[in-house]
Amino acid sequence: MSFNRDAVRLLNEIASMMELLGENPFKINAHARAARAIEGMSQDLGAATGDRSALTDIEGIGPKIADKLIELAETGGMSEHAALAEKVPAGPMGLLNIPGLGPKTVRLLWQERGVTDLAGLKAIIEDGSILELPRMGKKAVEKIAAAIKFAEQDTGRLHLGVAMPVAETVVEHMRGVKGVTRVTFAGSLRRGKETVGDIDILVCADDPVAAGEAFRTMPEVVAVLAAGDTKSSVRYGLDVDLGRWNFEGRSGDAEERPSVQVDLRVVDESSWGAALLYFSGSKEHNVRLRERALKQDLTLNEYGLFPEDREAEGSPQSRGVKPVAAATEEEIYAKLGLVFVPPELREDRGELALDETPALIEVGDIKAELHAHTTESDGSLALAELVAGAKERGFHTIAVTDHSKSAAVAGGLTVKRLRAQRGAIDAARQETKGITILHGSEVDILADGELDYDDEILAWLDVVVASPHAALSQDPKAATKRLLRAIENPHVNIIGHPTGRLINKRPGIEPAMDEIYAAAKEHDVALEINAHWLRLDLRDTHVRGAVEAECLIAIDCDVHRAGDFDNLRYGVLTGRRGWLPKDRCINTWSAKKLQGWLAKKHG
Ligand code: DGT
Ligand code: CA
Ligand code: CA
Ligand code: ZN
Repeated sequence: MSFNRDAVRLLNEIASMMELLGENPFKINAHARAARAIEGMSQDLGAATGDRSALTDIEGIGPKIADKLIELAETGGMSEHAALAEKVPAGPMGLLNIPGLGPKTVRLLWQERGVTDLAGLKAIIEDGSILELPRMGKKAVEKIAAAIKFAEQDTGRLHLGVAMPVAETVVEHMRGVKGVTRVTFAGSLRRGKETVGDIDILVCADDPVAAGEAFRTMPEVVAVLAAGDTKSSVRYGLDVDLGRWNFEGRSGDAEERPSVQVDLRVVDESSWGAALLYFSGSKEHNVRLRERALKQDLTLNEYGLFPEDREAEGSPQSRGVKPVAAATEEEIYAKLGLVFVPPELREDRGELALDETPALIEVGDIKAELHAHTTESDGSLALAELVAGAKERGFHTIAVTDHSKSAAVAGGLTVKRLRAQRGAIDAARQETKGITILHGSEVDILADGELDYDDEILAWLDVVVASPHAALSQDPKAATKRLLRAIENPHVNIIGHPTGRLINKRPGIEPAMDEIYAAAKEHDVALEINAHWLRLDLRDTHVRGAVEAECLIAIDCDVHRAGDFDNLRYGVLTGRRGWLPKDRCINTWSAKKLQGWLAKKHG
């Protein structure tokens, strides 16, 4: 599918460069539309380029775009892209990544003010001259300044959902290497953190040198950083467009391929548990464990838990001291007088005080998806495909929740279209057995907390997910009022992605979460963990707060494409990091309990 990915990127970049050059809006739109069409496709378009009419048959792809796709298949590039790139420097393209800066503004900044990079932009914000540009009020400039500040904090950490498939591929690869007896990933990834700095892989191998060699010669490795007998480090090339700040070059350039560091450690079978514990972290959790060990006259390191001998020189393992525990994490925790701590909890947030290993939610517990879009709004799945996807996962309930009318860019439904959708849903109900299809809506929470449909419509629906989409830079006070008002609506079941943040992209609103938890509990509203790895909203610490405040939680995939169902595990990991037990998550309930709970506010 790398053909589709390249096509989407090149077409989007053509559209952006044309916009910066002030070209014909129709031409610009044709490219952007084609990119969107290809983005939603599940088949490999590269295979279709032999047949021009098959390409033009696709909605959104005209003859001119078809030719460009054929050119891409034949030459690996698009000449128009190259020609435009001659005229548009990389700097202004990079500026487009700043939320709040549209192509019209970037064009002005570039053409009128000669601003081509972040430093230039910051300079004219500082001296106030940016205000002289058309459509640039104080508010707009404040927004841009805040976006710059947020983006500058981007430390280059990789999204969980990008890192996880890489780690799994590496683990799979290492499992196939001769003499390798154990493989797993550790570090922040094993803890399910929303972003990871690097990926840590642990193996046991009969031949450590060969294992290291097999690791460093994986086809995706773009650079080897370290090559020791038991430790290797590489940079691993990624097949994703991170949409990162990219002032130096275009993502289309091969040498700009993004990559992530992957560390490999080869450890001894006998100290597997100690190594796994050490390299899973967090560092803070490890520090607490070592303190605890010392109090019991024990020493904990990556080789094992050893009796402490203050007189002796050198490490216990080098002196041949027999460990008290080393082979499994379980026995190490047990010898320290602790219960087993699930990796997601190892953040020094009170987990050592547990007197029982908590039963946390698991992916297999989820039985319903309550936030999903179809082609009626901005989803790429037809209703029947969505329902089939949910059935395939063994769910008893799927809620169709397309966008509401104010979400115009996302194809939000007018009341008329929403009413008409009920007909299609009723028909699907006739055709499908074994799953309940609920007719809901993802209703915009407008800036002041008003909902985007009136109460009569909300009551008529089966389920209401109310979410903030616009006005995400409002101040915390206004944001709190906004969410509280939505929670108090008698027909709202779930608050979708409550803060609207996008990881590494925008901070979202910052309401007083304690007030939100309390109100959600009082009004029997569930707060969503949006499972998309770009969102993970609620975030882990919010989940913890919500669980402590006795709120209900929903974990939903916010399905827009077929693959989105697979994001569920990231939502569940985030739930686990928030100490979420199964029964507090409404998606784990039986059909009867869940549907009964929803119906209390509808019909
Ligand atoms: P990351 O990669 O920044 O997302 O976070 P981690 O937690 O994966 O950190 P990383 O990759 O630097 O190291 C993996 C684990 O190894 C870490 O969670 C704990 C352990 N570790 C690394 N350095 C130290 C250290 O200096 N002291 C202790 N106690 N543990 C360490
Ligand atoms: Ca790491
Ligand atoms: Ca590491
Ligand atoms: Zn949404």
